[in-house]
Amino acid sequence: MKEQLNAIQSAAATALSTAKDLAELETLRVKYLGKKGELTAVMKGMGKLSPEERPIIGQIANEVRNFIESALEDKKTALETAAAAEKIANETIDVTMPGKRPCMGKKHPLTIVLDDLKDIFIGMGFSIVEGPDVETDYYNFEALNLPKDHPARDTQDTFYIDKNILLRTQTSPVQIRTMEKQKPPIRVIAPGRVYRSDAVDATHSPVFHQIEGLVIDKGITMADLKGTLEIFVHKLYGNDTRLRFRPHHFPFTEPSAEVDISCFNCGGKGCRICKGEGWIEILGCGMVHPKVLRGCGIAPEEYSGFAFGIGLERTTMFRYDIDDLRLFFENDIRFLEQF
Ligand code: 2NL
Repeated sequence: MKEQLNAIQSAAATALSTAKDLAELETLRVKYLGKKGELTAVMKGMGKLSPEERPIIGQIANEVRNFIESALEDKKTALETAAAAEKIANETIDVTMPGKRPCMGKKHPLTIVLDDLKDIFIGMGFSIVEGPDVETDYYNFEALNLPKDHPARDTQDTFYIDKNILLRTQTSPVQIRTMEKQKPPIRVIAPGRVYRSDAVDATHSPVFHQIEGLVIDKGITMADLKGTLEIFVHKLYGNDTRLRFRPHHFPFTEPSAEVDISCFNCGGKGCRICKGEGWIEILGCGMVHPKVLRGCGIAPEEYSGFAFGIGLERTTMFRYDIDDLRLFFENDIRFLEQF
């Protein structure tokens, strides 16, 4: 039995000295000192010993147990110290390494111009309103006085999800919803993505952006529309820019107009940008049709208002002399870096 105990002690000593981690150490503890461990097994046989032998073997067994326990403790401390040292070594920072230049993000050109437009209208007391891209036929067409047979309703132009649900073709539905919810005075702009089933080319995309404006109050006239747009144009294109209101037709406004500005490139003499015209079309506008007001629960006998719609891509192309709208959506970093 004495030999057995000595064998356990030396086997444990060898195993412990080569243990690699704390998990292995725990396995060894169970193997030697556990309830079903080797030392316990030997000690269970002590009952068969003579009364003279028992205290001697008992003492040896205790010494072996103490030896293994302290060896375990020592090895545990050693492993923990080594692990901490390795962690510190791995965390060492070489402060003499050259720095990595961070890549700075930039605003997309459409965002730059949209932010400018928002600032201009916020400065005139407008609030910004938003609404869903997926709309119903009512909000996109019916409420805007677009009769059932109007060409703009043609499936060629509109993405229908089903007979009644579609992707908005302008941001006007946002303003219809605003008029339903809010009593005049109303002074809002509705920027957002709009969708039309157009083939892609240098000036067309099935997804583009619009900013529509709406003002409703008692006594609003065409003069308010002209004054508001004049301030807007002067802030965006400079104070020398002249405006020209050309009669037009929209189903949702009466009267309606398109607005041209004197060419910001040649000042009106005629050049490449204005195609020799001296004028550039920048937006559509008009006095909100009485039928549209009434449909939203606003009495046209009491209130009047104006609305306008600006294309963001077109405006941005003018600002930066960009000749192909596809560049906005390709997200080529060499293009985006330039703004
Ligand atoms: C354009 C110009 C326009 C409007 C949009 C509008 C909105 C409501 C009522 C009346 Cl809720 N009008 N928006 C008005 C005139 C022009 O957009 O070139 N559109 C294709």
